[in-house]
Amino acid sequence: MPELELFISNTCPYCQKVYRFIDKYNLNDKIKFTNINQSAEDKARLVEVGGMNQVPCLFIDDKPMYESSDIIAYLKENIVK
Ligand SMILES: N[C@@H](CCC(=O)N[C@@H](CS)C(=O)NCC(=O)O)C(=O)O
Repeated sequence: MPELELFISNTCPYCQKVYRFIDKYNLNDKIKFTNINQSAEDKARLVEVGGMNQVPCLFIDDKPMYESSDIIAYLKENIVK
C-alpha cells in the first residue's frame, strides 16, 4: 500500500470533487489530508516537491500527481477494492 497524502485547500471545487470520491468509497483512513491554508510549511513543501502551487495534488510515496481526474482515476484503479 503506497503512502498517500492529498494536498487540498478550503474552497477548491476540484478538491471537493476528489473528496466526494474518497468519501463514497470510504478511503478516508487510507489518505492523509494536508490543507495548505492551515500551514505555510506544507504549502512550501507542495511547491518544492510538486513544482506548482495547485491543489488538489496527491503525493504517492512522495511523488506528486496533480489533476483531480487523474487522482480519481488513480484511486479507482489502485486503491478502491
Ligand atoms: N484542472 C485542475 C484544476 C485545479 C485548480 O484549478 N485548482 C485551483 C484551486 S480550485 C488552484 O490550485 N489554483 C492555484 C494555481 O493553479 O496556482 C484539476 O482538475 O485538478
